[in-house]
Amino acid sequence: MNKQELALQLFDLGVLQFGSFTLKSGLQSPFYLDFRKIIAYPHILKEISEQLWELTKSLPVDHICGVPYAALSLSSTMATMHDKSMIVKRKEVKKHGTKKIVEGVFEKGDTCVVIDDVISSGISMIETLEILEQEGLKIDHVLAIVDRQQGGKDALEKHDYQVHCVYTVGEILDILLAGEKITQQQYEDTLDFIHENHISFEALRRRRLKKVAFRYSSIERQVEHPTTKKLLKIMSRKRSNLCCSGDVKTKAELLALADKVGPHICMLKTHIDNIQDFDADLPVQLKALAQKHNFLLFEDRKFADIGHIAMQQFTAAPLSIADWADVVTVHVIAGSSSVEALKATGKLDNTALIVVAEMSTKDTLTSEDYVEQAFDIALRQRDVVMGVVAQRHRPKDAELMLFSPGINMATKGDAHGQTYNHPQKAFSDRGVDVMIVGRGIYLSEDPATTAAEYQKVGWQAYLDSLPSRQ
Ligand code: 5BU
Repeated sequence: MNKQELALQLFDLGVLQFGSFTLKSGLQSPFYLDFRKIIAYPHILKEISEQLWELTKSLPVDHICGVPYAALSLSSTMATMHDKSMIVKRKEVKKHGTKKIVEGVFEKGDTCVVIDDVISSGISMIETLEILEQEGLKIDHVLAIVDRQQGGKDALEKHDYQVHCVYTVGEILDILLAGEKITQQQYEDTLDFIHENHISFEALRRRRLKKVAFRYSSIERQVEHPTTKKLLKIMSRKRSNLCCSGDVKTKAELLALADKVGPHICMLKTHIDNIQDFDADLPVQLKALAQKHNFLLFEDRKFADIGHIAMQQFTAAPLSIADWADVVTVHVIAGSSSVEALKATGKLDNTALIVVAEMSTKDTLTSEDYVEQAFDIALRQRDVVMGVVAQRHRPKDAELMLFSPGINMATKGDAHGQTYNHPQKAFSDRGVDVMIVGRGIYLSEDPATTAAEYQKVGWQAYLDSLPSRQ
């Protein structure tokens, strides 16, 4: 079957449809392409896969990857017919078992060609490619059945990918007009639509970022604490959900780390009582760096004693936490009186609290019931509580921010009970707002570069976790 015959058959099977269709974006389109249908017609599936293979066969690639769902059948058909290895990028991350994002057998540095059914804006393809590349795959070529000629090919080429398509929409229109499948009017309307609706990749990205701002602003409407608002602004401006936990031992190490990771984080978390050579100059210098790089200072003090003592621990010299920390953690093991006592210091105008509702250790005693009650206390004290630390889904959507430690891209835990999740999982499964990464960053060879990687992966995972994808 040649390309012309194939296009005519695709029309007859309703894969290429002409009429009036409302797209996800709300736009009215005079045509619609539904390649998910082809799994019902094995001979067509084979034909299209062969056409795609013709574009692929001379490319030096180790694997074929189909973007779910439409292109999965194409990539598996190609892989089976031509004895090629196939890999799959999951649409959603698995909750149990391997928790992998990319399935298949591959080595870092392996080459891969990625296939989608249709390229329109290119944004979903670029996001898929970024994830595959983070897994170590090398991608130079991208394939699709149809280029909608609406800007996606240009966007991909700008990102240095070579794009190969079986058809452009223009070619399909020519074939269908010649085959008397569509009228001259439909032909012209469709061409007009394509020319008038060129999708700008940058505009789409901007639109999605606005959605992020919207989710945060819906939290913002319900919070009174100025520090929460400040954090939300920093996050959207820096496109960072990353809090680096600077669990180092000396003043010099902490300041050097803060300066390196500063551009990539929204918060720097400290255990200030672990700094061997702490002196009053350290908070001054930390504040200067926080201002330079625009991040908040988060002291993870985890007050847990009776209110009277917690008040002293919060304000007492030499640490004087209340004077410099933008955010401080508190357990509610002693009940909501802990939060009330901290409020009674009169020092919570500029410092917000985060309630530790659940710990990340494998044998934590923070039971279901405990966590729920801790969430409740946090909610009731919303004027001073910014959010909660927990390992489960965000409480009562958009009312409290969710902070999650126990994040590491390289390992699953440590020798002392800590358990880790991949950022992708934390964001997609639990609606986390801020991920907290310690050793994953400060023990890496190059903390600045690693922090940049966590920032990118975390922010992307956050975007992907938004309810309505483009
Ligand atoms: P790590 O190096 O990424 O494992 O560091 C985690 C940090 O988060 C560390 O400072 C802990 O004190 C903090 N943490 C945690 O790991 N688990 C929890 O449940 C809470 C805090 Br609350």
